[in-house]
Amino acid sequence: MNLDGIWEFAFTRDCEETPVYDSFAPVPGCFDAVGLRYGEHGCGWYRKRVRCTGKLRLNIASSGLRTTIFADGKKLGESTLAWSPFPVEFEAEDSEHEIVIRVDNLLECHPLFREFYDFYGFGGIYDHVTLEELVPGEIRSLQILPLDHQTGEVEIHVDTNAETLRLSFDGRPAETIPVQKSFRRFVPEFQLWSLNSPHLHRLTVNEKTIEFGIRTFDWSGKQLLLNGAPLKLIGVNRHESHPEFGAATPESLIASDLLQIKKAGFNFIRGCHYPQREFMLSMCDRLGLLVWEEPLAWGNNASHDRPKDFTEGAFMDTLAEQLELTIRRSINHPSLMIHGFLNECASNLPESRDAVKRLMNICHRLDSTRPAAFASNRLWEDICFDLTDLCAINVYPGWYSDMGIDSVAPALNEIAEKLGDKPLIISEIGASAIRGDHSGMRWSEEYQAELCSAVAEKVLRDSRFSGVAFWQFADANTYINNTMALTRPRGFNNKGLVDEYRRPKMAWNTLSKFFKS
Ligand code: ADA
Repeated sequence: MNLDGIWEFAFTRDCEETPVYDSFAPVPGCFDAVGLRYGEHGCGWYRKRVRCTGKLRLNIASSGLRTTIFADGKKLGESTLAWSPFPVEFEAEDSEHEIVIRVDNLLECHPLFREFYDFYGFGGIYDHVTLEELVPGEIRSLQILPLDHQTGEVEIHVDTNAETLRLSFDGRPAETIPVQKSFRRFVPEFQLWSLNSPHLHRLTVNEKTIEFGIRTFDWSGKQLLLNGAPLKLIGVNRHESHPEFGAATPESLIASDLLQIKKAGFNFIRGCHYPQREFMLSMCDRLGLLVWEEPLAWGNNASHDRPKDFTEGAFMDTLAEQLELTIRRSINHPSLMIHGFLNECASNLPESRDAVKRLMNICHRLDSTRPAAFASNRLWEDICFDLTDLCAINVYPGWYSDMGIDSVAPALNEIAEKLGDKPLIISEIGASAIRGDHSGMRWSEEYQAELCSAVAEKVLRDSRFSGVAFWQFADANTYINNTMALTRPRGFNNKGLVDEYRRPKMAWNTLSKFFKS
């Protein structure tokens, strides 16, 4: 049962106050994105009466920042894994039941989200809410990992308490086997998944059907390989954000963003800086776009006045939990290529090594078919590069310095010289531009376009780089606070190649022409 639609709504400043349901709100939706409650901090209470019975699972596909679920006044569970799916199971007698979902955007008590993050932490239900009956013997999880793009061999992992498995590829007659946790098969008459021809197969086990693609990644040398052929990632960083919808971006908007990105000639999206929506990954599967996905984090421990997230509080445990959940949830998507984590953390501190090792271990334990890395902004002081599968560098030559566009190529050369032994990705680079500013100076469309051209010239023509992800696809909401008041005009990070309404700036057109030349 899909529970999207109109819910009764109440707003309180904190979680202790009693809600008064004097309004209505859409689900999905963010209460603080637009209109009456724009920019407010507090709790949004969503209430609905639902007729249901039996053993049930209520699932919120994505929400934030903290989500609490109640049924008939009883708390069923609370999640601080913002942006991740949040399922709760409960039993109900046959009658109408009151479901309440409380979401808050209160920053001070969140284990993963911090007020200094450079993107807006919207309060709301970002994605679908569903209610389903639990079926005895259901397939709790079904994972498929392609092992060989030449033979179509795959490894299948099943978690169920059913006794037998009925297994079928692409609707062919089913094979019945006793339950096994993991086993291998050759996919009959398989076709490869590639950027130009992203073919999808289906696997059905009992009542559950999943989609997958047959393709392999290799990162054992200095190059990235997709299906055995050298791969250069040409990408954008993308926030799931829009000024009118907040993080509850409609699927039509996600689809249009991804088509715009593909059509311009990009092949890669770094989904920053939190787990991606299921719809986004499924669209990338179909369009032939590769994805970097990471759990929620940003600049942790990076300056002396920030919390000691590596060693104190609940940050590391919550992050590890979200990383594990994210990998398990996304593992079947052929578009998913890189497991990321800890964007721009203090990877110069001795304690960062334990944090990075712990997260790399999770990635390798759950998935040996994809590389894992974090995006570092500490080229010279970083002490963790030896721990990751790829080197990923965020760097802003010609922007966060007094030097101009001439500094782009030398800065990139320096990076390539220092980091030569693994595939190297420039995971962020770019400049701000206010759409409509044609002064030719910093902040103008011309300056941004010229800087992005210099990056493309260098990275795409120099074989020492395995890829680049421009910062960023679209202008996105952030906070105007003490440290960023002057650099985030309008309350946006304005480094979008398109503005917040996806209207191209010059850099977008320049890059897309460059990719096609
Ligand atoms: C960092 C960070 C981004 C964004 C960017 C910028 O590299 O990872 O989220 O804040 O800087 O615009 O300065």
